[in-house]
Amino acid sequence: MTSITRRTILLAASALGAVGLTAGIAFADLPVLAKKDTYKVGFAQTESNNPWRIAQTESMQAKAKELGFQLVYTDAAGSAAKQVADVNSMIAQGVDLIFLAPREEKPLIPAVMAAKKAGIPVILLDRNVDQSLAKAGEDYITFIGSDFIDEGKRMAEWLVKNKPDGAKIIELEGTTGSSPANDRKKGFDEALAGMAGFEIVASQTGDFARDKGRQVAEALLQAHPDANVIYAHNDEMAMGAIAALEAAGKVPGKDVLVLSIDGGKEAVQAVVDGKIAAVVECNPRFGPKAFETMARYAAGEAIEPWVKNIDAFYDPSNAKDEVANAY
Ligand code: GZL
Repeated sequence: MTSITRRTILLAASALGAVGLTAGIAFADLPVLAKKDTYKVGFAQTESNNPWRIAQTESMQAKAKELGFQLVYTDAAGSAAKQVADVNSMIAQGVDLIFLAPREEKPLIPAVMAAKKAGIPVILLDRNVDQSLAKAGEDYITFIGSDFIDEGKRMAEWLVKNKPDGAKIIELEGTTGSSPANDRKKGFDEALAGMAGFEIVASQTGDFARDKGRQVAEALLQAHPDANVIYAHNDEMAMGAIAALEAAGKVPGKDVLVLSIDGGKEAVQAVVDGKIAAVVECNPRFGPKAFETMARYAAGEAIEPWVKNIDAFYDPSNAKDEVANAY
């Protein structure tokens, strides 16, 4: 009994399509990936302006090298438009598959659709696209990444538990339009909605960047001198906020609690030092799971629409023991 795999169905569907018959099979639209010994793979990165991005890229490059695959790497330098152009360039080069970390949810839709039209499968890493415009299993294979809503929710729950009398919160948002910024805000804000004594007094983007985070924190601390918590959507902005607090003569960890997401070594060490109160991890080491998912797809497995990363949590109870493992 030959096993009817997804791949068999797809190849049959494309053959039927070739003779003008419609197979009408659910995932017939998704480009296939032939099972080969080696591949030419694209990885379209958003930028390289922070340790998280650099760690993610290094993880992808290391795994591709270990497998002996050719990796076509591009860096969009913070521009969604350039990232679209980068993907189109990969399509023109005829890569077998594209790993894409869409900088923002909507502008990268044309790139996803262009790859699909060219018959090149796409796996989204770390950030997602707008689900009303493109879907896993139809337009791209899957999204591999964290549950950003849960990251925000876990941070809010930690805050309510550790500051039961309430807090006045400054929120430093990530890149406008990116899924981590949208969902870390949604998870945190919704978990605090209706919680007596908890008020988000200001919320503004620092674009996941350290210096922008510092500048925005400085301005918001001046406008809201009674704020006693800063919730940053990533470590870079949290470190910027610490610099802003110290420049204002405030003691991070005493006058104002700083909360962060990512869990890089610097931030986890800041927890040990008492400058950051708690960090939800968002592990950037995507290489192993990215290429494992690609191999599963090539073998004909039906891939789940979301390959979820599990995030650790760091606070004074475990930071000292965990800091060596942080990226
Ligand atoms: C999250 C990732 C975010 C990080 C930031 O998956 O997209 O982008 O949290 C990074 O540090 O810039």
